[in-house]
Amino acid sequence: MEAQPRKRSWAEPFKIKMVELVKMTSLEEREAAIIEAGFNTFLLKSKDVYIDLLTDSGTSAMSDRQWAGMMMGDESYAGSENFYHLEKTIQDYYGYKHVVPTHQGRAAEHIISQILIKSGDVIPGNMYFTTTKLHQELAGGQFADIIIDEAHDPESEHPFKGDVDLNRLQALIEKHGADKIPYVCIATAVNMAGGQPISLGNLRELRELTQKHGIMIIHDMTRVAENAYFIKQREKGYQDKSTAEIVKEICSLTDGATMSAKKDALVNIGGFLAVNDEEIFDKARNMVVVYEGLHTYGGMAGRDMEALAIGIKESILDDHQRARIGQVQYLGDKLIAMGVPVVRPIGSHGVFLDAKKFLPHLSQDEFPAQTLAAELYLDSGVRAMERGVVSAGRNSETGQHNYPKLELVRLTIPRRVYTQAHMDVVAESVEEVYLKREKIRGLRMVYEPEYLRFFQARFERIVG
Ligand code: PM9
Repeated sequence: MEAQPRKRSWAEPFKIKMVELVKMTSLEEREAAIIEAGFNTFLLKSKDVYIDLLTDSGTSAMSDRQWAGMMMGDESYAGSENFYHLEKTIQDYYGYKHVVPTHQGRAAEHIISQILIKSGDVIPGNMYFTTTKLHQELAGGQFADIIIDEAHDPESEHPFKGDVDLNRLQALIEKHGADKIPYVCIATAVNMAGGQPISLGNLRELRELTQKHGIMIIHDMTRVAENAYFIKQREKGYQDKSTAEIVKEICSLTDGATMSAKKDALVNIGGFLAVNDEEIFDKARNMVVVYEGLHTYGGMAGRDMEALAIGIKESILDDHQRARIGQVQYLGDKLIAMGVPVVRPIGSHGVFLDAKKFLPHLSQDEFPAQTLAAELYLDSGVRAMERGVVSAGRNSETGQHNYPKLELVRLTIPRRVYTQAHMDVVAESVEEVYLKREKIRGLRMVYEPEYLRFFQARFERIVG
């Protein structure tokens, strides 16, 4: 019998130089805090949180080199050195020709939506993202989901649940006509599906189909390097390619990108729009001065652009991704071993609890994922994020809730911040809540803002 290779661990490729102290809270303190926050983890004060898994957005730890870069900030109003370093880094590592810096991802989404979308247009995408879809709608467009069906099934083990169903796109083109589809929006490491990757094989086929109809592909590259690492692990023919090479290949199959640099790219703030087309670039460069700032800073300080240029170079290193994806997988494997229902396979930036299966006695009108996130906080001070019916918002025509198939709680892991022991504490807390799940009651929404309601909505416990 052939010997199996011995399992080797994924330990972090860094050592810790500075720490931030966090407070442990009592159950009474947490009960008071969650009531004050209207059972919305976005409204908790961070001082009341022990392990913060709300998001991986802007929460990663920067390296000593990035901090050193901050000291090299050139804060000139125009023509900052750091902008040119950032621009060259984006050109070298991602391959896009033109760069417009923005303060974060949604600002880039705003600009590209306003430039490319006309009223009545349809924008197909591999699952919606909250801010992306809203900007498409505000520009007069309508989002159409073309992700494969497996992405909506938490139990499907499909290795590339971010793939596009090309037949679905073909049907949309036939129904609306290619001139009503300004671009297809493709996310790498699809957030709302559980951080699931798209394969290069699928992206190549998509490229062929869209090119045939003169439709562009705009890439939401927020977590492109994490997607690339999954391709390296799972897609035939890519095992010997580096994450960096795969990132560049992904970008080469698209016409432009919006980036929230607060995730993959390891900075606390920042983003950009990158495009290859000269005319679109010209419009974007003009628009950025209206909404963000001059085109050589676009809402970022010089020091932030420097930290971002360095962060991009660190994000595409194989060793970084091995530990990053390894840590998320570690938490996922623990929860699976405990029998907790989670989205499979474990994704890029967090473990997603399946709240429909966790709390089957609650209907979606009782907000199971919102409830579960609040219960988890109550148990241990671990803060997670709802990604279910609250995040999905309302149908703009009927005014009814959108009821997504996936009703999830995201345990999002910031990069380079928490240890394996933190992951153990999180898993034990989830297990504790799982053991008492039958006693958990749902929530009622008592305040609902008009846009992106998940950020600010308030809830009360259903009693009686
Ligand atoms: N994502 C997240 O926690 C930030 C808060 S929720 C809106 O996952 C993608 C795929 C994202 C994303 C933000 C944005 C917007 C665009 N695309 O937050 O504006 O995950 O930088 O980016 C969050 P900004």
